[in-house]
Amino acid sequence: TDATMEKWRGYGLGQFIHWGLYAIPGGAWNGKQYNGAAEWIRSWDGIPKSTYDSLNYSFNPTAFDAKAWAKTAKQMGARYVTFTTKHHDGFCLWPSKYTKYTVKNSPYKKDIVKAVVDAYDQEGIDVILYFSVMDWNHPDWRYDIKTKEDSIAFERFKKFTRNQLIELLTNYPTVKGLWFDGTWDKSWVKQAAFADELETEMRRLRPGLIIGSRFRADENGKRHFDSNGVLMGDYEQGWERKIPSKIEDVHGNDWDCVMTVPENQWGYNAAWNGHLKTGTELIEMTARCVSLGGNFVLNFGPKGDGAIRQEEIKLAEEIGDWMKVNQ
Ligand code: JFZ
Repeated sequence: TDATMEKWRGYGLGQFIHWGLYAIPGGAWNGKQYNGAAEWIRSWDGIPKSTYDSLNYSFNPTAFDAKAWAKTAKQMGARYVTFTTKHHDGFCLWPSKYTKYTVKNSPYKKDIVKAVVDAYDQEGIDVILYFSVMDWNHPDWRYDIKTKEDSIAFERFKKFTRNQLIELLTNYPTVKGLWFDGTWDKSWVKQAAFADELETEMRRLRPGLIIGSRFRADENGKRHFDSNGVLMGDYEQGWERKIPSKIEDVHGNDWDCVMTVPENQWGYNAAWNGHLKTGTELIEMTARCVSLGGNFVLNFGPKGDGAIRQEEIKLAEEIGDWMKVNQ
């Protein structure tokens, strides 16, 4: 882990990409625009599972160009990207063998994760894979385990999660690490022994793999420390849309700060509401994070057709102009 973490510490600026089926409605459903995070639209509008899941059949991003994404990241001065392989909706952007709910069974068919990994590798930008454990599509996902049947289902779910993680690490051997999400529910938090085993297995398979602390989030999804106060994982994933104000706040741990341009939108929302951060503000945030020993990771939410929105491209250029003279 030491050599890869040494490199991780030098990244400074990263790019986050939230992309999936939710980019198709883009924050609107039945003519109503939602201010809540667009990637959560299924729960905002109470969309029936089957209706949401059928978005799979309209996934055909004709403007998707991983090389163009990687060029935007390069131009911005990002040294790594964190990419959503599977968000809470459960749709897999790689052809996973363990579920039918993948890009392979969409009109697009091709492996998006592979295209992204290859394109960023070519630009010399390291790749970290975002993975949501919580999976709204999978029949065995449970928010809470109450009955015997729940336990049996969740045992199957653990096997499924393990299989998918091993699959990702095997299929894409150049990725440097994992950024976990959707681990704050009781059902997962109670599986600490399983998480220990799985972590050991992933590290055996991929020595030097970087694992974020949210793999072991507690029920609030916020404290990622064991009972002795030691961080679980290689870096702290708790700085979400907030930046520490002084070095004492990070307790000597490695950390990243993930940030959105609007208030709280990760997936593409056609209507960006409220204050939109300016290039100057984002540059200041980058400088502040780096000076406090962290990495600043700016989120991009490409549109349903795969193109990055113009506003984000412009911000990437502004930040890049500053990075060029300041790195
Ligand atoms: C999660 C997701 O639900 C969201 O859609 C997005 O992917 C974001 C990056 O991560 O949201 C969270 C998770 C944890 C905290 C806050 C929002 N937290 O620890 O404060």
